[in-house]
Formats: sequence, C-alpha cells, structure tokens
Amino acid sequence: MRKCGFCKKDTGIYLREHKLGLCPECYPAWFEKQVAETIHKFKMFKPDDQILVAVSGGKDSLSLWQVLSRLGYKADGMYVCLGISQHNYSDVSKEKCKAFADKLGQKLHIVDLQTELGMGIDSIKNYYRKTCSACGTIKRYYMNRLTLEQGYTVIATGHNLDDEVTTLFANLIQWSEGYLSRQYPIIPEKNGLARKVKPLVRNSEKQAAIYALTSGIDYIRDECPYSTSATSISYKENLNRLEEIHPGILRFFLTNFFRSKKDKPMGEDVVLNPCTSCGQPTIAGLCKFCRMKEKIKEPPKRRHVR
Ligand code: Q46
Ligand code: ZN
Repeated sequence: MRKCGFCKKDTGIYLREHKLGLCPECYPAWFEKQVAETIHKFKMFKPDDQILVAVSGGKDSLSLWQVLSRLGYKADGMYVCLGISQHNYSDVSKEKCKAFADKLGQKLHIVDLQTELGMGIDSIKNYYRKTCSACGTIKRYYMNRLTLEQGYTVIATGHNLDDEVTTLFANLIQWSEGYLSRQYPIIPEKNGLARKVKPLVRNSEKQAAIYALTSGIDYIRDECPYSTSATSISYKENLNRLEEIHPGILRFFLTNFFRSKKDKPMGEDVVLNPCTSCGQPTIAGLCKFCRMKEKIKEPPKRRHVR
C-alpha cells in the first residue's frame, strides 16, 4: 500500500500525473493549495476582489465555490435556471445550488429564464441548431450583466483541465485563430465586459470529482441532457486515452500552450461597442442575446422543431 505524501498514512488515492499518493483526509487541502497556486500564477484576483462564481450544481462549480470560500475569498454564487425538464435536471440542480449556498453561508443569485424570457432551453432549442451555443450566449449575457450590476469585480467558472484541453484540441483541429488567441485562464475586464477567470484550469475532472467526494459536496450526478456534441465527447475520450498511456501529458500540453501566450494581451484585436438595445458590449450593433430575444418572439421555423 502506498503512503500519503503528507501524513504517511495508507492512501486511498493515487494521482499518477503527479506521482503522488494522498489519503482522503489530506486530499482536500492538497486540491485547495493547487487552486490557490493557479490563482496566484495567473494573477486572477486579489483578496479584496468581489467574486461571482457561476454554479450549475455540478461537481466542478460547487467545488470551486467551496475552495474559494475556504481560501478566504468573498465569493457569491450565480445560478441560471435553464428550464430543462428532462430528468428534472433544472429543478434538481437548482436545489443542489440552494442547499450548497446555505451550507457555505453565501449568497446565491438565481436567474430564471422562464421569468426573464418567457421560456427555457427546452423551447429555445427549437430555434437553434446548436442548443449549447444558444445556452452559452444566455449564460454569458446574465453572468456579465449581474457581475456589473451587483458590483462584483470578477466572474469565476468551474472549467477544468479536461474541458480546456478538449476546447484547445477542437480549436486546433479547426484552426480557429480567433478562439485560440482568446483561450486563457484569465480574460481581463474591457469595455463593459467583466474579468473572467478559470481557477480549476490546472486540475483534471477526476481531481475535481475526488475533491467533491472527499469534502462531502452534494452535487448533481446527471449530466445536462443536451450535453456537448458527439465530436467533443469523442475528443475527450481519446484525449483521456492518451492521458492513460502518458500520465500528465494533457497538463503538459495545456501548460505549454498557456506559456506560449504569456504576456500577450487577450482579445486586444476585438473592438466592442454597447449593444444598441441593452447596452452590453458587443462586436455587432445588436448583441447576440438581443437578437435571440427578437427571434423567439416569432414561432420557430419548421426545420428547427425537434
Ligand atoms: S447547460 Fe447549456 Fe451546458 Fe446543457 S445546454 Fe449545453 S451549454 S450542456 S455547460
Ligand atoms: Zn443587447
């Protein structure tokens, strides 16, 4: 039996990518230290920043919220109730977030799409070929608006290393230069866009899951029923296979990508102006979110009805 790298007790956990054994009692402190290092390394925020954590009820975002609280940051949560009825996904995830906010003793802001837009993703999906891209537009819009309106200084999301590597791989395959130039763990504030950070970016999905389990976080086990395309699932599976054969290779890949961008300003090439309707920053006259609001006033076109 291997020994815990900290307390020398027998381990239950072995992280091949770090060649490190840890017992369940020492694991949470190790994970929190890793996240603290990421925050420091990328200068994500200072102790007096007011952080808004975007939570979905899943293991990554709830783990992030707990880590930030334990590290002593002032971090409230924000949950967008998407109106996804399959497996009671939205109801269950909302309850998990509310219970978790109570446990942490922090504030949770809830945005309900039914109230805001008169419909949720179950209906909005009929207007778009890619449900997740419509959903992403909505979430980004409310995250930015709430952050600025409520006086927060930064938005933190629970994207982990696996998410980031999959995105990087997809961007490389498609040679999406615009996305590649903006992919970084911190996007500074600019012209009405709040600063965005990803403090779990150096930790794998498995590490976040172990943190949630070893620190008693009650999260929703089901994935969103609209969850990601077949292509990105297959990228993730194949990248995981690579990680199995070469432990640590994904972290190496991502770290070197970020290093190649160090000190290069993010998104300097993008010119933003206030949306002519809502005032949120956009590259077009009318922002994507306002265009969506216009679109859903009419019945969906037949080809999009599923
Ligand atoms: S919540 Fe929304 Fe995700 Fe569900 S519909 Fe797609 S984008 S998968 S993170
Ligand atoms: Zn707008």
